Amino acid sequence: MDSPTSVSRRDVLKTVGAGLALAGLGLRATAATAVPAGPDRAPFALPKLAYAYDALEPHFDARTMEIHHSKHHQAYINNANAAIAGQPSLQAMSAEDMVRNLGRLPEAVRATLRNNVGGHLNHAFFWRVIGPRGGGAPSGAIGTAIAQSFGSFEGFKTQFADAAMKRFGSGWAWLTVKDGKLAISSTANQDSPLSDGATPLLGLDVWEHAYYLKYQNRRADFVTAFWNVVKWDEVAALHAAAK
Ligand code: MN3
Repeated sequence: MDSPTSVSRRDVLKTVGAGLALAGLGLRATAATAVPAGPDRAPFALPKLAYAYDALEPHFDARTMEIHHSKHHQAYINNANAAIAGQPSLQAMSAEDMVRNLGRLPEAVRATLRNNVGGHLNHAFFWRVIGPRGGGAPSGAIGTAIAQSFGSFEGFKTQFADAAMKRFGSGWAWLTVKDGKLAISSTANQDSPLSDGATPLLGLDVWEHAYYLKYQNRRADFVTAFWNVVKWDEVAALHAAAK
């Protein structure tokens, strides 16, 4: 005969099972939306993360993720929206159009938009290509393309880390595709590969605000930790879409 305790334990197990099933559905929903979103139009808004701030522990700590997303990324958005306020012709441009055509922006706001729309796009991109249960090695077409372009996956990681380490001051390291070819590069400040006609596939924020709370001056340790949170399925989807 069941005691109340065993009944409630069974109910708890059922609830846990349902939760896991829902979590599974959530994961599939995320993977299904891996195709690039449409153009990002004004007023720009902070994209919701697909995971919790502590989901990337211990590699990226929760406090850094929270400040990085809710304060730093939000500040770029606020500055970008303020710069285009009351200017319908600028508001009609997507964020991508702006950084692809910096020379067409009015000089009075060009630097502000380069920094802040660039900052918004770069961060929105970054949140997409990192996540929980990341890491490992890329497979399929992207895995083959990386091995062909950089000798091996290990060779790619070494060259990408080198770009991240050699970026003096603040900026980003990138894996991009341009004219059908994969390339590793870095940009200063919040400059986007889009301004250079390249499509980003993977990016790493090497501003100190991205790692200082946990890693202090140890950028190399942060770059090493990054490989544990890369979502190669997202990179693969971006690669497929760039063709
Ligand atoms: Mn940042």
